[in-house]
Amino acid sequence: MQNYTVFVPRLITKKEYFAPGHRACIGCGEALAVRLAGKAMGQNVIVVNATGCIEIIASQLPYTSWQVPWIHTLFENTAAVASGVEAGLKAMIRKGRIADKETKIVAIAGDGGTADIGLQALSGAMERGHDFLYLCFDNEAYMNTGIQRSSATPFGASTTTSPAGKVSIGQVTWKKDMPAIAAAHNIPYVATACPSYPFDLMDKVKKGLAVKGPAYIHILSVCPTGWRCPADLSIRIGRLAVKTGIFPLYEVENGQYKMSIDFPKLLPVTDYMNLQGRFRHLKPDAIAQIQQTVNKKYGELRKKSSASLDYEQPGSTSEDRE
Ligand SMILES: Cc1ncc(C[n+]2csc(CCOP(=O)(O)OP(=O)(O)O)c2C)c(N)n1
Ligand code: SF4
Ligand SMILES: [Mg+2]
Repeated sequence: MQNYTVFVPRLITKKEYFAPGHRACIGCGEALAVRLAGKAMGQNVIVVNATGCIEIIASQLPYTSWQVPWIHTLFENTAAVASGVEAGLKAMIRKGRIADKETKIVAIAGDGGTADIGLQALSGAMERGHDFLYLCFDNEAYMNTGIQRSSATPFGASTTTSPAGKVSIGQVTWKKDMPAIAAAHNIPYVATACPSYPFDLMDKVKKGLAVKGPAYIHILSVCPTGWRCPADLSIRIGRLAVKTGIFPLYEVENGQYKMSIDFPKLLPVTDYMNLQGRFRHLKPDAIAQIQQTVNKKYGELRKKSSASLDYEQPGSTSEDRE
């Protein structure tokens, strides 16, 4: 990842495509992530938006924050609607009804809309090879309906439908690995991102838009309301998710894994978890279990990444390597 030490406002457009005035909670990581993604996407896009926090906070008739063409979809069919928009545009261009302005299709949904109820439509769209970018804004629960657990909620987190108490430690299942599921579809581009690393996020959105075919970016979005953390710690908590290895930043380009940022030594998971009320009840044995799992998964990712780096480079032949 590049080290930016220059004057930041010169590097980012001042234009807002996701305008202020919406109703997100203070410190909402998801709203910040959408704003940054909007800056990277620019004007020439059609956004297909599932129900979820972003749709609820930013598109209440007669108001909208969206400064680009935008369509609301159901919870379950975001990727199917995006496929239809993409196919429709292609057909109209082919028939000469409209000029080809290389408009990009961007589907956006939360973790519930992606990992749970919209997964079938997403899998179909990726498998059919539609030319679109899918952004999953992962705040690790069904937030806008009252903090219910999703399959992306991490082990041990307390939510209203996985409450911690005398007989339960909260969520008893491990977070579904959505980027791995997307990568298993052999699509050209998969990445993880977090608004605490804004330039990395925007670079990845630009890359995802530029590839031909499906692209998937999984964006960790700190939610002070659901994670029971102070609103002014959103950026710090996002950074700690990365620095503890809980949410590594990486890309999978045409099957090749690459870490966007790597740490020879990870911070302990408690640096991240202790700042959030949803993990407050956890005892040392559960924390040790989480630490072990994070270490294992991070090690596996690193291995995949270095294996990809060792992979045959374009231009080299098998004879060169012998
Ligand atoms: C089929 C269906 N079931 C349930 C709902 C109610 N509902 C709307 S948004 C939502 C939760 C969204 O969670 P997520 O996708 O993670 O987005 P977030 O609100 O967390 O940003 C639910 C349960 C619905 N609209 N449609
Ligand atoms: S509930 Fe969480 S994700 Fe939703 S608007 Fe509030 S802070 Fe953002
Ligand atoms: Mg969610």
